[in-house]
Amino acid sequence: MTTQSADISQAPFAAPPPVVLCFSASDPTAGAGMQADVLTVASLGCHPTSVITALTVQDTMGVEAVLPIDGGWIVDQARALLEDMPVAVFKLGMLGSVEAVAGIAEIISDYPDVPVVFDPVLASGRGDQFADEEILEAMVGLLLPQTTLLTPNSLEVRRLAQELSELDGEGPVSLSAAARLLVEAGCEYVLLTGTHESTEHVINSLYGKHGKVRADTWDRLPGSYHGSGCTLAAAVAAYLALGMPLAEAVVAAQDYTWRSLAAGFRLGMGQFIPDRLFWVRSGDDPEAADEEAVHET
Ligand code: PXL
Repeated sequence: MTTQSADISQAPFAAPPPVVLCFSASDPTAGAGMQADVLTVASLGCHPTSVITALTVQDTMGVEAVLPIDGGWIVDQARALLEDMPVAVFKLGMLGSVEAVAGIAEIISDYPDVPVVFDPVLASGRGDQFADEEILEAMVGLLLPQTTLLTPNSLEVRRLAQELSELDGEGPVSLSAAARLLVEAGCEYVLLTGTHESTEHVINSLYGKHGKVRADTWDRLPGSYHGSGCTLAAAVAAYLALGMPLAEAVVAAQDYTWRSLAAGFRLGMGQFIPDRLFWVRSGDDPEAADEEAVHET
């Protein structure tokens, strides 16, 4: 009897999805953190690989505890993946320790052609602090110069710019001056989000080497959402991995995030959780722009 072995190299599989490597912390509610990254990246058709930087104990009302993962373990997790598969984009979220920042900085410096989307998570939306002065200093010195797109909210842009200005002795005067300072510090682009401002609409502004590139105005949604920043940064990372130019990726990611928030649900007693898979339930196309919700300014 003869046996035939299948030649899987000839199997009619579609091309594999691009890989996004996420460095972020576990949020058991799956509202923010790694779980938000994985849901977002997978929802947009990429493969989410995940290096956990810290564990948290939290519910939808707040964070009770954070356990940073040993820096060596973070590096080992990432090196094992990077030696095995091609990574299209790095996405950085909550990092948890100076050792984590230093180890990740060294890893990404070995892949200078891979874009880096960095969401500089310093605190939760509910005010729980995730980064002390030393972590901030390490982020500014080691990660900003390697960042393709930084996605701070207004609180984060102020703290990062303050850290920088303390280094060179000058204080920033406005949010846009702070964003420009971060570009000067080495970020190729800064997407400053306006969720925390008390404006009627949410205005997100993209800055590059030559100043403001674009601003997008969104209808402000009524709820308080857990993980909106993680969703936005992960969505930009996914769109970049799919080959979209940066400014287009930024717009598509805002649209996707707005739709996820609009479809969000309240499972616990605290914040709403975005529905990154809104299109599964509604039959919507995650890529179709919502003409009602966005206005470029
Ligand atoms: O939304 C920022 C964020 C990122 N990562 C983790 C978080 C939070 C907010 O709570 O818990 C793990």
